[in-house]
Amino acid sequence: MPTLPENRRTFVTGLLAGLLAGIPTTGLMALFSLVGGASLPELLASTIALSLPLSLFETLRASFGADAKHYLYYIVLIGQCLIFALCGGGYLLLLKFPRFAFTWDETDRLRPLAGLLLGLLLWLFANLLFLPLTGGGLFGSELPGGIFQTTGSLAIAGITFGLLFVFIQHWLALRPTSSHEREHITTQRRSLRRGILVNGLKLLGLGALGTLAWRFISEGFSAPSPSTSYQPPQSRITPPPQPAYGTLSDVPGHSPEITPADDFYVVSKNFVSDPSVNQAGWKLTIDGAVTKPYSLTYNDLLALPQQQQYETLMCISNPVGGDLMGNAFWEGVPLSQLLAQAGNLDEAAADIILHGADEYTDSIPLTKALEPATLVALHMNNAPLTQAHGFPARLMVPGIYGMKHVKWLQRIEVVTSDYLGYWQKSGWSDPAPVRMTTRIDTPRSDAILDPKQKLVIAGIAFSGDKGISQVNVSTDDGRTWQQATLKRPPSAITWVLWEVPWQSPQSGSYRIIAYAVDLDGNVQSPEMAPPAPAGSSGYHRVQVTVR
Ligand SMILES: Nc1nc2c(c(=O)[nH]1)N[C@H]1C(S)=C(S)[C@@H](COP(=O)(O)O)O[C@H]1N2
Ligand SMILES: [Mo]
Repeated sequence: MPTLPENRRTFVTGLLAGLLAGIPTTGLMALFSLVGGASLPELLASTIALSLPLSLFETLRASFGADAKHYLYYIVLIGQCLIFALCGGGYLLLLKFPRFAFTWDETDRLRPLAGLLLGLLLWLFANLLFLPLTGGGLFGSELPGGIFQTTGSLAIAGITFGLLFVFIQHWLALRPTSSHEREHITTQRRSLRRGILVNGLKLLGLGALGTLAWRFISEGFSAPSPSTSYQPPQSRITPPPQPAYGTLSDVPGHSPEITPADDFYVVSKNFVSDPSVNQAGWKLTIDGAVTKPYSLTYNDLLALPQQQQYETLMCISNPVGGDLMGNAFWEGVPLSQLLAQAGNLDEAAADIILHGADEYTDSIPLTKALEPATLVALHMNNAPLTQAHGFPARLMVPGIYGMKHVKWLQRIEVVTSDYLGYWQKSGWSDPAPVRMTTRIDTPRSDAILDPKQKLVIAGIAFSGDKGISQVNVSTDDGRTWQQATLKRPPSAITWVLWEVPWQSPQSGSYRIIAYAVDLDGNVQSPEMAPPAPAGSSGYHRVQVTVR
């Protein structure tokens, strides 16, 4: 039987070999996920993201912004390396039992067989336990890649890890000949091991701290913060104000009315790679509770009459003043027309489920699906959709949040009961109507302004499909308000650009606040709400210094 300190040495050797073999293996798996193989870290990260309570999700998002999901992914990658290390330690201890003597050669080195066995164990663990628990199904049967790709890529990862483990164990266990030499090498190796471990951990820690600090410095101070101090006199104006359209002065820093596709915000649930859909093999299927289910190719869809519209998209995760918003010119086929060609809808048809090629789903009520501005869009800003924005086709459904604008659309399914989609399953709003919001684009938070220059306050206001009739701006914490000039929007479902001049303020510190009124006279709610679960609300506030 091995003695205790010997056990510890064996365990540490295994730990180190597991870690050193685990790092390249984890890298390999991350590569696999780019080409459609299974990526356990990505699966685990999305399982974690989905099971986080919404409040925690929001806190993370507020401190790390849209990159939160990438950080989570990196943490899971590091975690996976540590788990590889633990496996290595445990495995090497296990092999010390006499019955596993056959896995060692005469010079105390593992035989390659031991590596293959380790790979097999991990492969079984992944297929029989990990995948089913993270929703991938036994042997990955429920993953987009399917059983073959999943088990295949995991087998390659398992073999790589096992053989690297054996190889590194050899390197760590080089046998010294004389006892003096052994002493010497052991001490040397021990301090070497400790050095590698300690320095590795230090590096990891420093890296994490540095990233945090950098985030804080670059974004923490300018994080948008809604105001609490102001209550508007009324929540609804009757009759609704007539919009005062005028010409704007094109001030630097003001959002362009149309967002170029490359600058358009991108949000997806996918940690590593979004689907890249091959247009030639792609079909759009319309089925479910209809009498004539059918499919269309890309060219079939292009051949149908195209409807054109400007529409602004906003993510439900957008904080007040945030930039998960963009406005573009979309072209596509009205969903109502596609549904009309599917024969008769079941009398009880209630929801339409949109399925994306990334296994993402969401639903809209039938009434919303039949609205004339609900499109299956193929073009954005006069070009085919880019991959990031959902090539070849995505849903556009005005009035509700970006979440419901399903990208990489594959299937449109009519169902007779209410359906909860990907985000709804973890608590996000299902109807998800856009909440009215006003953003101050310029000046930026913490700007230092020169009153001798011409000062202009400018931004955007958006209210889904409700339009904007008025924007009011205050520079004295809500005591007085100035009505902004609005630019006539390109459609009733886009944001509206606005600006007000700021006449020679005294030097001092100012807080700028803005809110909007929609075309029905509803006044934007001052009530602060975080994005979860139904979209953020409150007034955007920007603190500046004039001197
Ligand atoms: N298939 C699919 N569609 C999706 C998503 C996704 O993860 N997968 N994310 C949704 C979310 S949350 C938003 S805000 C919008 C973002 O669209 P954009 O990236 O074109 O701005 O896409 C929506 N459509
Ligand atoms: Mo979103």
